Amino acid sequence: MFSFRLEETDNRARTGTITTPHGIIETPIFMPVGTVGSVKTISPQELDDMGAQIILGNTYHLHLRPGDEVVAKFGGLAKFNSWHKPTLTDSGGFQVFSLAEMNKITDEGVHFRSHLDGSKLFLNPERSIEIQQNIGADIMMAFDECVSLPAEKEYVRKSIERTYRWAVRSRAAKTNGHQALFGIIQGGTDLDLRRISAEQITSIDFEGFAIGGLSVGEEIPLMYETTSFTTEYMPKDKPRYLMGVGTPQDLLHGIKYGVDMFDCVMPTRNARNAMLFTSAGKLHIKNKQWELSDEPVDAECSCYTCRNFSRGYLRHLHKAGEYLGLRLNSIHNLHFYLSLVKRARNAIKLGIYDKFMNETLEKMSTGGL
Ligand code: PRF
Ligand code: ZN
Repeated sequence: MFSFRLEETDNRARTGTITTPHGIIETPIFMPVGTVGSVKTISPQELDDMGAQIILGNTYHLHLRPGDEVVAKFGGLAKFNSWHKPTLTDSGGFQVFSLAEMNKITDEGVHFRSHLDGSKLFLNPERSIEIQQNIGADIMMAFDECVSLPAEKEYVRKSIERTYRWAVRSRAAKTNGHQALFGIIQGGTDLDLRRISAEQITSIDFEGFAIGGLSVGEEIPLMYETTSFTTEYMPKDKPRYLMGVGTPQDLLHGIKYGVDMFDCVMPTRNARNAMLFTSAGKLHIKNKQWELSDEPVDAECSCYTCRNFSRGYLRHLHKAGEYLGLRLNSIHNLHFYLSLVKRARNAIKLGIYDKFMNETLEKMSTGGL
């Protein structure tokens, strides 16, 4: 039901194919974030058109609303939201730590209050897996503890030990053979702890492995160094997922170090804040500079937005507070991310990944936008 096939490699960069019950995923891939079961402002048809192959949902949000039992009654998330390609759910811990009012974290689990109505809730590995099985995504994530940085080494050491015990419990709680389960490596930016966590987590029989705990306040070079170090301790024959990362630059670096999967709210969230990613760098569509511009957002982009609309019109939609502006911006940014990983896959297949990456980074930093 679930398998990963490593295809081409180019130094440490790799292409592969993940097979799931809802279809295949070509890696490296970017996963648009659909927190509550919808990628904000974008329909499944539009996701399909822009080349999305897998989207992400969140255990925490779907458990709170509409409730994972409701999703289960509809036959799972794919039937509920009509996205019939693969889905991955995050385990909820990270969202609890970042969104909810935390009450207590112990080995048993996490006590917290709902960010919607303040009600008292509890999540632990067993509950997280039960909820994720109700949601029915193709890939589930182990319940982990993500420490925000900077943090004391002794705290990070305790958190990787807890994350290991929770990973064992997550694996043991899985009763469903159709869904894959990925383990999550933690350890902050301490390479010693990263190595230990990688050895612990990869000793468990997971279908794939993730790097968690990065892009949580550390400097970018340290994030790259930690990613590069950690992938060396991850099996070559299983998918590798860098959680919650990141910018186009971050994706290109992650791919260079052998990462296969990424997710981030950045393309969709920034789109709604009028910030567009282009091959020549960031473009702020609200700027007066674009008032009379009849240029597309990115002349190299083939998305619906760039094929049909000018910067001047998109600026007008933003100024007027029109919903269409949010949609057109989101379509462009997601298309940009998905075409970036597609071009990366092609470059790896041609054995020219480093050259592709350096040229792409150079253009994004000196494009004059
Ligand atoms: N753990 C989980 N989800 C996550 C993270 C993590 O560490 C991150 C960190 N960037 C994003 N999403 N479970
Ligand atoms: Zn575009």
